[in-house]
Amino acid sequence: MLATRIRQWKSVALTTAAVLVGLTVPALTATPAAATTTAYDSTYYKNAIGKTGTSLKSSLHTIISANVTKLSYSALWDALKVTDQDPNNSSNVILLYSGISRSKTLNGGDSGDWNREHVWAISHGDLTTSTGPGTDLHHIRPEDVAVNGKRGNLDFDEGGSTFTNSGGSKVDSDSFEPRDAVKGDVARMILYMAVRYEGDDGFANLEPDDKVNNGSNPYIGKLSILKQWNDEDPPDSFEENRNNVIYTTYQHNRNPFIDHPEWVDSIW
Ligand SMILES: [Ca+2]
Ligand SMILES: [Ca+2]
Repeated sequence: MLATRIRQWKSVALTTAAVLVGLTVPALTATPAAATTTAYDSTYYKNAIGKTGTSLKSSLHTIISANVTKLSYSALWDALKVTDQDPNNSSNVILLYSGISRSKTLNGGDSGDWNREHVWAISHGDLTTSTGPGTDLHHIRPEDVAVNGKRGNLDFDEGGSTFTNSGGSKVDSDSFEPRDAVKGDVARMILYMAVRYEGDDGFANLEPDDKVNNGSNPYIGKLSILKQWNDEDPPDSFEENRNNVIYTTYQHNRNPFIDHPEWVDSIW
């Protein structure tokens, strides 16, 4: 948390300084991502510490794939009611793209319900809803049924228009842009999936690329934008709590990029 606060102070200081001297603040003011915790470095991440690039990716793949408890698709409903609980209202969950707090009991498929959004779109690599990548809690979030439909299987990029219940998220013909508060969350979920699934478990080798219109290929873009979002929106307490709950209660693996966002730039 201290590192996050220091980054925020630095960002404010830089912005203030730029305003004082009459400069236009450039679009990219985010400081590079830094570790949010080192609590697991001598235990969970022991074999990854000190590595970089493909060696780091390979080590993290082994770590986050070991001794995982896999959830069924139906078990996700109850899990999401815990991982995505509104910190200010224990009867509700927070919808990822909308930012709306909605009753846990409104899970379902009707208008006004929330359902299970696959941030790594299920058609990109044919994840299916069989137990596996299509039921991995790390990238599945509550979302309004209609907003989930708006996102569909689009790749991520900047640009587009807001829509009903978008919460500031935008869509255009070939991409989806999450609201600012969850841009980094989305980036870290996508990149977790790329490290977790390497094609050695009967499912596709998922990877980011720098394109949109990836269709059914096992890729999601745009990598350059996801890297930018990782810097602009560092992990907050909601995202960190979610990672901890998945680790301790459900899957028993962690998203390394929530603990060490700087590993994104080391690998990609
Ligand atoms: Ca965030
Ligand atoms: Ca992969």
